[in-house]
Amino acid sequence: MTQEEYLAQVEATRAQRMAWWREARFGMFVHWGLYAQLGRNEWVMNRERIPVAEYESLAAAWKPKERPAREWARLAKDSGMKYMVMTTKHHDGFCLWDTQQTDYNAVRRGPGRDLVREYVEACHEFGLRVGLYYSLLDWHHPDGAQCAKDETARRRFLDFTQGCVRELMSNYGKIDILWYDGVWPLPDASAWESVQRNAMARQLQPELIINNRAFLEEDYGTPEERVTPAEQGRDWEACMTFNYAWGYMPSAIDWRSTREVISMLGTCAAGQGNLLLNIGPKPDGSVPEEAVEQLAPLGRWLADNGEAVYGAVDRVRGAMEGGWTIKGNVAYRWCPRWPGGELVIGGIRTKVNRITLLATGEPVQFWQGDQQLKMLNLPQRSPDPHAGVAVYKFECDAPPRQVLGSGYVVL
Ligand code: FHN
Repeated sequence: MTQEEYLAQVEATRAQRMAWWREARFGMFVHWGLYAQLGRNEWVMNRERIPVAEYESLAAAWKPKERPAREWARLAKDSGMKYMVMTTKHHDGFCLWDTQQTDYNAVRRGPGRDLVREYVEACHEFGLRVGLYYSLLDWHHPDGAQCAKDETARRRFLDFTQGCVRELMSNYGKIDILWYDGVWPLPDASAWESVQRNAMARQLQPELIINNRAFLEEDYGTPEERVTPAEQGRDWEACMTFNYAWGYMPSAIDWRSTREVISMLGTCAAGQGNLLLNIGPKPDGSVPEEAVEQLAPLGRWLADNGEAVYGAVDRVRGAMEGGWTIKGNVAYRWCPRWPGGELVIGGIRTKVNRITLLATGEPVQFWQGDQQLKMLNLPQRSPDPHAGVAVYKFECDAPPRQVLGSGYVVL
């Protein structure tokens, strides 16, 4: 199959495959592996130039607790997340599943069990879609760097890579997402044989969604540590750390707040994208307490306001950017800053028939003129008890439009 034939085939099925993903909005990223034992994030082997033999000793020492993935999946579910993506092999080369490609894996070493299988079972138990992260980059494999200099090494490494992906796509039931990462050291899709590998993955998993990190655009873009909507029509997912570290790192003490995560979700929903928020579990698999602390109120907030976040949304453009999400003739006004008894909104050019507090359905008294809409008799404090971010539902005559601009003054 040529690259063109492959891409045409993928394009033809994209809308159907992506339907659930476009409505899911919110997922949990999980970075967990040998590196958690050192607590200096997932790049520690590289950044501290730890010799392979020394780093390998972590494999025998790693003894995670029983089924920690159930804790993650329950937290994800309770936090309003609809899917998960877990690292099956990060750059350090340690495989968390029962692979035949190398004995450097969780079954043959310390854990003595298939951690990917436990993760997939936990996702199914809690009704979450299953994403598997796979790093092409591999610091442990003897050909992981040599593959860029030597054709025989490249062949061996690509056979290893193909074997790993084949196992992940074959042995764990339905897989929803293949999340590639670490596309070094080979220079392009051809050198990585990405078309062949992805075509094989899709043959094994016909509904599979694949990200853009194997030198093929595939199904969606992956802005990292920035919530930046893609151009119209391109699906995208912002992958974000919770505490500015992917792997477990207790010294990374700056945690994003519940309100920051809500703000990121608002940008994603307004821009027709998704948020993949990361946790880096401790060596035993426990979730850092700080993450649980921020996710608990978020789950309650989403239970109240999910209508403004999940499902098919329209792209918010122009003056309405930054504070609204839209679905057809309905606009949702997000209020992270509370105005007090009255809220005046300028430039709404669409007739508004009804305004309610989304969380309770309580109607709001309002007046609408040509240039102003005034929401009246509001409570003095934000009515949202979870994070102080109230959302109001505006039911309009037509798709909502707001015209502002620095030139307008009241004469
Ligand atoms: O190098 C990795 C990093 O460790 C982490 O896995 C992120 C997650 O998107 N991806 C790479 C950096 O872009």
